[in-house]
Amino acid sequence: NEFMPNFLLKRAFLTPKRTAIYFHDETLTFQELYDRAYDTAGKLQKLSLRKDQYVGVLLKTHLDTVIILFALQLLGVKAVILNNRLTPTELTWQLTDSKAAFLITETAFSNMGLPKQIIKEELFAVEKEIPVIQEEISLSEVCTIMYTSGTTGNPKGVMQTYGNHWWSAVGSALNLGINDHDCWLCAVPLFHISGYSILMRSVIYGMPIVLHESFHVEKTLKDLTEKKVTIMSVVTTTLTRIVDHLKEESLPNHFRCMLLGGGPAPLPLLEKCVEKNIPVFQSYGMTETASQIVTLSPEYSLSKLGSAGKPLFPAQIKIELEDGQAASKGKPGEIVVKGPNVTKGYLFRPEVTREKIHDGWLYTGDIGYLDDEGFLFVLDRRSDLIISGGENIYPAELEAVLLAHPDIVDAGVTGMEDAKWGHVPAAFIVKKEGSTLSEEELVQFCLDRLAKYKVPKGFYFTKSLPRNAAKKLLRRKLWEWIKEGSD
Ligand code: S0N
Ligand code: AMP
Ligand code: MG
Ligand code: MG
Ligand code: MG
Repeated sequence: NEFMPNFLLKRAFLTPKRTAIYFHDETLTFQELYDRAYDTAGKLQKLSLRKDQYVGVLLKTHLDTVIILFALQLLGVKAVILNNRLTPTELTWQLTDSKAAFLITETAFSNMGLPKQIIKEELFAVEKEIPVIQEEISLSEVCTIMYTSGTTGNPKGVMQTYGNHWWSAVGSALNLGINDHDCWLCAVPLFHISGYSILMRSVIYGMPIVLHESFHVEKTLKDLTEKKVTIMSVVTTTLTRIVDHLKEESLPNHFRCMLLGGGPAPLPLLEKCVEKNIPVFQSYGMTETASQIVTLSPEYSLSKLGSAGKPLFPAQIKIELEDGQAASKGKPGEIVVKGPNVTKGYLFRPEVTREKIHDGWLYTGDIGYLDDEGFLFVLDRRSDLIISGGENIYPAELEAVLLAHPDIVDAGVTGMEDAKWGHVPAAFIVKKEGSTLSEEELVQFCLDRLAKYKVPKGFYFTKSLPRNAAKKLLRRKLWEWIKEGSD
């Protein structure tokens, strides 16, 4: 049977008086959270939102956002959750691609010319009607859509079902355990699965969360103590800021887990955490797996330092060689994952879905190996992906933008190491004969079309780019090419 009660409805029924969320000076119990989501559902229904529609959500991280996201679950509306660092062009693309019936946004984003807007401030002023609540949900039904890019440069919507979220939360609990006093700090964006999955764990476990509008190291350390936070989700960049900030003091005793995900974890950082007694649980996961699918459990955090761990209880992984054979232990190949937390595919893209998922096995494009005991080590990332501060940057997407410039005949993008962000993009450009195009002009050209974090931090002009016989760009040769003066 694939039906379950609506998650928040059930939680408010089971433990109405428990704290659900702390946000600044406000505290809401699960009953209060339900009541506010219910009211908001009534207002959204008044504005013609209906079950099964796809509706864009472009909001900052805020208590209101949590309420709206749960209101959408109550109505059975599928939330297309948008990264609020994107430009109007990028946002419009995703709204069109998902056939969004509306866009729920706020004043701060309302002058970007986006279609079918419902402004949050106006929404809350609407007279409500009695909403039709989905008291029961189907585990195979889509709950959320989050976009991610790939080799082609065009982002695709990852369908995350209620079942994906459920099993992700259960898989996490079976590894980390659930303690009576658990409290999870969310200082990662709600538009990523890193943040949204914390909301789902909260209602499924009956656990309070502390919500921060953005990551702030002092505020984090203050709340770890004052709000008695026990678990926090971090990416390498934010964990680095925490570690660098801690001088002599240590984290409070009740704190038990930094769940580290979203990209590679440099060994020196992990070692510093060991030194400073910061409990880090490294993980491997992605939008397509509704958060972590492989996590290092606490008893191995030292002996397997650097490993992403073993697949969570409900999940399986294997390593495949290019010829489709299973790799032997210790041998690198493509990481392939399966489990009830894995997406059923990409929105309106059955052909891509068929290409990436075979018999429930998702081909991640990431490279890694399993050691003798079955621990995963991730070696390299898919599609020349660059991860900057936990945000993904796909070279193909940037190259397409650069190539659209009339003065550019060829362009290649690759990552460079960066102390602050881990990696940042660098662009290698072949200009048209006689063009006077400058780096400043190029930066502006990119800023108009790409989120700021995607804009290359370095531009290198060259006479040609390294390509193989089939004319395929060799991105990993770009640095050598420049250094050897191959132009
Ligand atoms: C690192 C963060 C916090 C940086 O944001 P900050 O400091 O608030 O910056 P702003 O004030 O917004 O902007 C200041 C300047 O910095 C630029 N900028 C901001 N972010 C970046 C960036 N990432 N890269 C490069 N530049 C950036 C701004 O443009 C601005 O520039 P100027 O001053 O020039 O205008 C922030 O980026 C952040 O929150 N990052 C984390 C995002 C994240 O959560 N990623 C994970 C995505 N992956 C997943 O969700 C799947 C894995 C997963 O589920 C998971 C991941 C982590 C932990 C747990 C899990 C799990 O499994 O549950
Ligand atoms: P996203 O869907 O934005 O979270 O991106 C997921 C991608 O981040 C994965 O496919 C990997 O390429 C990368 N990634 C996630 N976890 C790790 C890890 N532990 N080590 C290296 N790369 C990772
Ligand atoms: Mg992306
Ligand atoms: Mg900030
Ligand atoms: Mg990422």
